[in-house]
Amino acid sequence: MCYSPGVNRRRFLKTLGGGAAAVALSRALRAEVEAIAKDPLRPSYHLLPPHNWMNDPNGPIFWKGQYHLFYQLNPGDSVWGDMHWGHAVSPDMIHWRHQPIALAPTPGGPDSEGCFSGSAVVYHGTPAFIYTGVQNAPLDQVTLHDGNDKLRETQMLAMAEDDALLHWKKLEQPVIPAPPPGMKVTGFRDPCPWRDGPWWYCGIGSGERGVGGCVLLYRSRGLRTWEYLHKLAEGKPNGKQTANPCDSGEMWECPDFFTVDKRTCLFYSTEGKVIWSTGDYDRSGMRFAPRRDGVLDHGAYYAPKSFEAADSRRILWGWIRETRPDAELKAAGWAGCMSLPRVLTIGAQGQLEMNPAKEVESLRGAREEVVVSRAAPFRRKLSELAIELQVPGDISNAATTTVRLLVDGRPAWELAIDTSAKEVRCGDVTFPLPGMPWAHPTLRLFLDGSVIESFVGGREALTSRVYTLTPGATELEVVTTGGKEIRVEMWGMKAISADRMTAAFSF
Ligand code: DQQ
Repeated sequence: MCYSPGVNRRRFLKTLGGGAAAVALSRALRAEVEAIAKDPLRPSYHLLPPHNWMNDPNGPIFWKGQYHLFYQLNPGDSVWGDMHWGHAVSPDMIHWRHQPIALAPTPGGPDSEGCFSGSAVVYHGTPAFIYTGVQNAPLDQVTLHDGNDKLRETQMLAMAEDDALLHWKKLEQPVIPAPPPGMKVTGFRDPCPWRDGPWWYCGIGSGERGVGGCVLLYRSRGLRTWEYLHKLAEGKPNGKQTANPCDSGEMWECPDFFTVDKRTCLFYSTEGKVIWSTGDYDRSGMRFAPRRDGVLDHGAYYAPKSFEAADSRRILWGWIRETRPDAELKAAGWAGCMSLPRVLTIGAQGQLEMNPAKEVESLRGAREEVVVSRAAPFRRKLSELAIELQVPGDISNAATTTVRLLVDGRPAWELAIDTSAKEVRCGDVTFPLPGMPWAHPTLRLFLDGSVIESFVGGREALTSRVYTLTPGATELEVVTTGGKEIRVEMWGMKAISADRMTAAFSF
């Protein structure tokens, strides 16, 4: 498919910007979206825009009985660029309805080159976004240089004008216009605000060359004027000389700071992965002391953002990124999707636990159960690339249990749980098997087009992308080397809409 960003962008904005529930698509765009929806590699039960590029989740919020999720969107192309905030709304975090674009760059304004990531809070009864605006600026004001772009980053405020969160009023000037005086930062973006009594606090992703990535901590009485306090947390560089400070650990993106099960958590993204840490936060000194940390997801997962659901569960959304070249993304016409909603909890030793929200089970169709043993492996052709596979119970019988996807008889993906070596292996990724007994004694895999989200023992997660799968030519295999039989449950998963979440359109 060949894209002309300008024309596409105008068409898309017109379509989504119409705001009506049933917007008639132009014949050409309809054909384009319908063709994209037929792509078997495109997820059918993960959230993604009808076409074009998306990345980070932004400002998730439960408001007036609905879940709202915003996300980084390039409305004119299926590669990164021209960042807007896309918007989707859902009653259950599973079934979504597309909404008009929530935030777009203002020509001549501090976000003229893009509305980067940020968060939503409720301020005196009104939802507010705090996000990063980027613009061109004289070199001495540039805070982002990653080898490609040179931009000034400032923190912006926008207030909701209606309860459907369709219209947002931006403050014209940034509420945090520059990094702390004298600090030569490697970046200054992705604000994560929270309230503590009369104060609002805000962490901003940042870092310094030779020192390491960090979160800068600010404080305010009312969201409009902020005072810099100190670094909330900081890391160390990995020693690599890289043009992009995110690759050397000298810049932390998308911090998220919150409490779960009475533990304080800090998440941040750097070196292509997401780090979680749990620890203690001293509210009077406003310092975070990390006690435990780990990698949140060992695969193609980045820039997550959490929020509190209606029933107080802490839910995490993350960007499932692509792992194929831009030319292939352009040809596909779509890129990126949102992870399934993950519920965060904290284990007895302060370790992060993460499980798909129970709402995901509403997608299950027909159930099948098979018993797999050393003598009787399981192998089955998949007519659909939308399944959930679950191995319930402790599979720690000194065996290796492998789940494999084969295309034309050749392995395309496999995940091995090796309880002798105490490790999980998937392609070139190896990580320690969570210590037994598992708090959530289950291995769960969600296959959706080219996406596989794997959850091991409720503790470790790995998101994979596989672009060679084809319905009809793909087989699923489960083998085990131990003496024990293992029970495997499987469900076909229902698509969340007939046309891949294009519910805001009429066809
Ligand atoms: N994506 C956004 C930035 C953020 C990065 C730009 C992380 O705000 O740092 O699209 O993926």
